[in-house]
Amino acid sequence: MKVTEAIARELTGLGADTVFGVVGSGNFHLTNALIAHGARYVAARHECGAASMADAWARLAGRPALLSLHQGPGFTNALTGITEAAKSRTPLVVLAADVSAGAITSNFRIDVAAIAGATGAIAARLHSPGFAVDDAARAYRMARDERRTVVLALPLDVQAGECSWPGDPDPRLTAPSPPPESQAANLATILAGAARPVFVAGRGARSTAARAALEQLADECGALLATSAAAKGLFRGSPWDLDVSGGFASPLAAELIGNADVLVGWGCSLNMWTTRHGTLIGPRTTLVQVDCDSSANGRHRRVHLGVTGDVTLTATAVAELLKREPREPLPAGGTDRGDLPGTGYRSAALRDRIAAGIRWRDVPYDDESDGKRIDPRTLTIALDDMLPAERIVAVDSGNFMGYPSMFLSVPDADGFCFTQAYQSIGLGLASAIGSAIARPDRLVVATLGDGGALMGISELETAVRLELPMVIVVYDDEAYGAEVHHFGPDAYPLGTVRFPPADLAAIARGFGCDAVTVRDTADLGPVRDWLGSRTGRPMVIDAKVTSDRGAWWLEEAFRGH
Ligand SMILES: Cc1ncc(C[n+]2csc(CCOP(=O)(O)OP(=O)(O)O)c2C)c(N)n1
Repeated sequence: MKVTEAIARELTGLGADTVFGVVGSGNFHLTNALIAHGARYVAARHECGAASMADAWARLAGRPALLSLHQGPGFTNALTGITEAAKSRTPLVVLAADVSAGAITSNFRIDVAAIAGATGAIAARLHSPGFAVDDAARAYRMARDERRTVVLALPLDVQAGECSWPGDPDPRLTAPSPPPESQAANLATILAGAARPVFVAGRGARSTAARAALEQLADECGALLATSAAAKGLFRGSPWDLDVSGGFASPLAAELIGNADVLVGWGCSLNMWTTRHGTLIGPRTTLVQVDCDSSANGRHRRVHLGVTGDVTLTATAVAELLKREPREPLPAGGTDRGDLPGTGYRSAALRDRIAAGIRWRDVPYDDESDGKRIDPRTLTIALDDMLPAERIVAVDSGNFMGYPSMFLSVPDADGFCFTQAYQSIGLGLASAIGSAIARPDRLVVATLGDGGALMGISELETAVRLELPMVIVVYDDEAYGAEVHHFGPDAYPLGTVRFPPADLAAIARGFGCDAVTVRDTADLGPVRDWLGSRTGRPMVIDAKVTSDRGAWWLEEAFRGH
């Protein structure tokens, strides 16, 4: 059997069913073999777009996507998207064609393993025709079971070789690890003594099983529930949901998180974004981190207790232990626990406060729209009212990105696709496309700055070709706004980061999209009509937004540079 045929059979046998890519001579046969074995192939227009589509798809599907690339420039074009995936621990197998070992003078020759390793991905390789099937299976299992991005180099001479078929693969998953008993017991003791516990769930807790286990444990100890931006939506519907912790936290969420006496990060790195550079963590707060990867615990912040274990298994084990723990008596003089004594942070009064004021859109603001340009907050609140609740919000990077993240609600953790681990602009549109392919039942809302939109615009053709039901919102300030607001206050010249107006609606229509230019909420009529008719064409909203001031959270971002 040809090696390409055997690898395709092995990968699809292990469960791979969706491949994104751009095809050249080096990945032509393997891509066709994957299709022949039942995989869906999605052709992107730029390898970086293909990588971001695969990244988003895998985040929502919860299992590895495949990314098929031509050797040399096909691989290097994809690097920004691959780096985002690697930093996000996205399960992704990059099928990177490579020159034959002896092709010393080939134009396409680069050091694939060195480049892959430098991005944070795992470098793997087909070593010979005899080992190729095992090499491919190992790459897939590592991506799936350890949630890693693996770059599998596929030398052309090995691809063209012959091998024997070793028999169908075993697609079973490696079982997740429970926490050591002593660590679970320590966490139970800490929670039993907590007066105001808060849980912050991150990317490693993005599953319905983890949500259920965390809610059960939170009920047991009276914890409030928050997430990192990467897991936004996880606790939607809970009366104790504070939404996102960090720069996007609403004033009430920041106050409640800041007053926690015990804060537990679940599958969450507790990085500078989630903690506002640590300012959301009180000086006497006991900090705990639970992660299946022991090296993640304490990496960003010093923690009092690190628990190494799967989030769901740990929360379940700790809840069981907590049921048996002796509880601390309530402090004399009472607390703000109101009419629910013994329930940690929770009270009827607090539940009402959360219901009335946890959302950003409930916080009053001065609308700066002037008829020529629309205030991005006003625009986003209008869209929040207009768009169906069953949605996925995908966010590019830039000054604008707080508006969709803070003012658009999402139905659950699958409703938010946040590709910010590498802080690249230009990935948002492609990640929205990958999301739409993973979840055709939902309306995808791509939210972009004009800079990011123009950087990734080649994938508009992909969205049109695939007839994806997407709304693409461009917060158009005719500038690299983040840089304008970074350097503007110090009176630096800004000619390098400002641009003349561009008619993005006309450009989008040229690609085959429906489109509208919005300067006022009254201009949103065509969006309402589009939602009613669903033409099969993506709807692009070129929103000419006010930009006198930077988004307030951006200041936080600059502190991290
Ligand atoms: C690939 C890449 N190039 C450059 C940057 C630096 N950068 C950060 S934000 C930004 C401006 C983004 O402009 P736009 O997409 O219009 O969004 P805005 O900031 O105006 O809201 C730039 C250039 C980056 N993060 N990534």
